[in-house]
Amino acid sequence: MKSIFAAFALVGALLVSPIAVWAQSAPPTASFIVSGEVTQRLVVNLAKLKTFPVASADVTYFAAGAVTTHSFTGVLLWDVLQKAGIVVDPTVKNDILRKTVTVYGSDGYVSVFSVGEIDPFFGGNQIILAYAQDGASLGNSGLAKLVAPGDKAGGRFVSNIARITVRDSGR
Ligand SMILES: Nc1nc2c(c(=O)[nH]1)N[C@H]1C(S)=C(S)[C@@H](COP(=O)(O)O)O[C@H]1N2
Ligand SMILES: [Mo]
Repeated sequence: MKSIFAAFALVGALLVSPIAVWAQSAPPTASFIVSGEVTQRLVVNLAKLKTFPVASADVTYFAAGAVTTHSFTGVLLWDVLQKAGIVVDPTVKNDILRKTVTVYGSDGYVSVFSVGEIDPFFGGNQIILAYAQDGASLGNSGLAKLVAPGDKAGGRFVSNIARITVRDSGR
């Protein structure tokens, strides 16, 4: 019985460990894709990010149990979404409030936002796609890291952004 368990554990480890190693060593991103319910799919690299107005914020937050403060420079997530053009049905009351924005890290880390929380007409949360931290590019954190200035902890600050997808919540 013990040896059967050991055999299963070994096979499991052999299957899972390369995946775990691959996920942790996902190389830093140089661009990300904005797609889903948008009129124009975007491939965003540093040059493209810099075509948007600069947004910056000094943010203090908990990261892994310790308080940390950084000065971030980037662009508003809202501006990038406006460029992509969120598809709304004008016959549906406040259709924009049904939309979600899912931000994917290259390592499989994910955080979901609502368009309502960042739309300047509603929540107006100044969420930033930062390409610089304390005056330097992000290095191993990739091209861009999401920064939600009001957050208490850094969990939503997805780094190494690979993909941003707009979806409808359905009916
Ligand atoms: N891609 C990716 N982004 C991530 C994480 C992660 O595991 N992968 N961890 C999050 C967590 S839990 C925290 S606390 C912050 C840490 O951010 P810091 O590098 O600014 O300290 O990154 C967030 N962003
Ligand atoms: Mo964290």
